[in-house]
Formats: sequence, structure tokens, C-alpha cells
Amino acid sequence: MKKALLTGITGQDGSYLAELLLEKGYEVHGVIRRSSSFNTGRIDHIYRDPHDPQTRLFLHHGDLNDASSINRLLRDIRPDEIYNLGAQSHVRVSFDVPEYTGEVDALGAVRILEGIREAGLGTRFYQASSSELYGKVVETPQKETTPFYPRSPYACAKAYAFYITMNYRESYDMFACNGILFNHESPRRGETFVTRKITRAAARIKLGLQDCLYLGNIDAKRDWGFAGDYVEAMWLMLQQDRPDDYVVATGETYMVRTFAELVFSRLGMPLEWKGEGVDEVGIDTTTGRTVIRIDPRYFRPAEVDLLLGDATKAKEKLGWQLKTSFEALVQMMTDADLKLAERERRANG
Ligand code: NDP
Ligand code: GDR
Repeated sequence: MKKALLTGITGQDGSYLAELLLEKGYEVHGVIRRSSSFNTGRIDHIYRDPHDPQTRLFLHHGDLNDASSINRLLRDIRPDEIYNLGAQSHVRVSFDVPEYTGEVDALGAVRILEGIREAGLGTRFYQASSSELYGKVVETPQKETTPFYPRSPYACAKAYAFYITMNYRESYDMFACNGILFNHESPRRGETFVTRKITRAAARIKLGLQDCLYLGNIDAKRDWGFAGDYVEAMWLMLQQDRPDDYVVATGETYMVRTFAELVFSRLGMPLEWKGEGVDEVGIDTTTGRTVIRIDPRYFRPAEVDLLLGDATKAKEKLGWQLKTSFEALVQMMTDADLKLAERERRANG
């Protein structure tokens, strides 16, 4: 039985990847952080009592900031594959905690790589690299050969992690890959990322639980896919004969405002935009009420205006396929958040 170790197992991608690896018959080990409140909500459905002899999912306390915990896990588990998904993953927040973001997102990767090397393990390594590396537009669509232009402390940290992964591959002949994944979303997406923030707020507005949604730059364009499709690409990268780096994307890009329009329409509240700049508002045309306003606090000191990826290499070399369309993703997320809001309303009496 193959063994995989996942950092970030409690996050969106970690939960989908853990499901996939369990389906494929792996023994799955996940690193979790000690927290004062439960942080395992996304994996509770696959967790079983560790005393159950059928259990193939094991959770261990550790932290990417703590090399000794990483080294202990490597020594004890001796994994065949490591997926480094753990990160301070919020771009806006990285401007508030730049040093911490560097510790976790940049140095975290080298702590694992060095741990594998020092222990003399043949472990295959996946690094969660990001389309944020492309930052300011140099060319579109962005592919593996497009130069990087990071625009945030998050992207700068991820650039270090990208290059150190490549460097360990070239220096020590390690099987280390970068997946340069464009934005991917799901009903399990963190509530402060823009897609989930919109679906959650729109559903709550629909049910009268909230009046208005405040957004930042609604003209930013993103290439949004479904997280469940993207974790397949991560796994495929580690099953190849040779390690390499791959872009994973849909090849379509939409503005944040378009995402909002589709969500509000699905909930029977077609939007109309009025005004300009920070005074622009989104109006529910069925009631005339203002349901979206701009709040400059969500603007970023430097913005990534346009992401659009070309996943030809992943399709041709990995045989990776995109299964979920943008429209299906919007529907999936909107419907899931409507159900959640209905539960919330029932709970509130
Ligand atoms: P999430 O924010 O949902 O999950 C991040 C995970 O990292 C959580 O499990 C979190 O734990 C964990 N984590 C945070 N800090 C540490 C730390 N110091 N030590 C160990 N673990 C830590 O991210 P996603 O699932 O969306 O993304 C997964 C990875 O892919 C991240 O590295 C992200 O930067 C990258 N990425 C994501 C993309 C996307 O569109 N989703 C696109 C490209 C790259 P806890 O639950 O305790 O907070
Ligand atoms: P991103 O995702 O920064 O691309 O990083 P996010 O959803 O946070 O922002 C996407 C775009 O929407 C604009 N925006 C807002 N964003 C947030 N969060 N909140 C708002 O209110 C808001 N209003 C407008 C942003 O300015 C931006 O242009 C995600 C993360 O998952 C990273 O970890 C990952 O590496 C990249 O995707 C690829």
C-alpha cells in the first residue's frame, strides 16, 4: 500500500486530495495544526477512529514552521509521496503578515525537501505552486514558459518555493514537481476568497439573513476551475516517469463582477450595475435594493489583473482532463451555499 503525506489536509485541496488518494487505496497521513477550535470540518466525513483496523487516514500534529515536526513525520511515516499544500494561502492577508507568509509558504517547502534529502528517502514531492507567480501580465495565456512577475508577499514566497523545488530536482536528482495551479474553487472554498464570499453572501441575502455584500476590485479577471478536478492533476504529476512542472487551468477567464452576476441570477436576483469606481453598486433588479457595494479595504496594494492559463502540457503529457465547466462550478457553489443558508435560517428559528 502506497503511503502519502499531506500538509494542508484540513484545507480545500487537502480534503479533495485525501478523498482521491483513499479511493486509490493509499494510506493517507495528514499534518494538522493545533487550534483552539475545530479545524477538521472538511475532512470529518472521511475520518475514522484510529483504533478501527480499516482506517487508512491518520492525522498528526505538526507545522511547516517547525522543522523538527516535519523531520519526525518523515522518519516515522517514510511516505512514498508528499503533497505540500499547507500555506498561508490568502493573497490580501499576505500583505498584513508578509514575514509569516514567507516562513510558511517559502521556507516550509525547503524544510520538507531538505528533510527528504537528509533522511535519504526516495519520496516524490509535489509543491503547490500558483498562477499568482505570473502576477503582472507579461503574456496570455500563461504557460510553463511565461516569465514570473510576483505581485504580493504570497507570490514572492511561492516563487521561492517554486525555484527551490526545481533546484532540489536538479541538484539532488529528486522527484520534485511544481503544479502551477490557477484558481480553483468548490463549496469547500474558504469563506474569504472571492467566489465563496459571493455565493455565501448572495444566498444569505436571498433568505433575508444579510443585506449587502462588500467587495474590492470587481474588474479583476480569473481563470476559475473546480478543485475536485485539479487534485487529479496533482496526483498524475507524481505518477510520471520523470518529474516536471505543469500549468493546470481551464483556459477561460471571467471578471469577478461576472461571477457575481451569474450567482445572483441563479438565485432569482438579476443584477444591474450603477455608478463608477468606489461608488459603483450592484442592484437587485427585482426589488431595486442595493445588494453589492465596493469597500476599498478589499483592494490590494498591488493587484493581479488578469489570469488565463494554458494547460496544454498537462493535457498532453499527463492525460489530465477538465471535467467541470465554469457554469457548473457556479451552480454547484451557489446551490450548496443556498442549502447552508436555509439551514442557518432554520437554526435561527
Ligand atoms: P486553504 O487555505 O484552504 O488551506 C491551507 C492549508 O494549509 C490548511 O490546511 C491550513 O491549516 C494549512 N496551513 C496553514 N499554515 C500552516 C502551517 N504553518 N503549517 C502547516 N499547515 C498550515 O488552501 P487551498 O486548499 O485552497 O490551497 C492549497 C495549496 O495550494 C496552498 O498552498 C495554496 O497556496 C495553493 N494554491 C491554491 C490555489 C487555489 O486556487 N485554491 C491555486 C494555486 C495554489 P488550517 O486549516 O489549520 O488553517
Ligand atoms: P486570489 O483569490 O487572490 O486570486 O488567490 P481571491 O479569491 O482572494 O481573489 C480573486 C480576485 O478577486 C478580487 N476581489 C476580492 N477578493 C477577495 N478575497 N475578497 C473580496 O472582497 C474581493 N473583491 C474583489 C481580488 O482583488 C482578486 O483580484 C487565490 C488563492 O487561493 C491563492 O492561494 C492562489 O494561489 C491563487 O488563488 C491562484
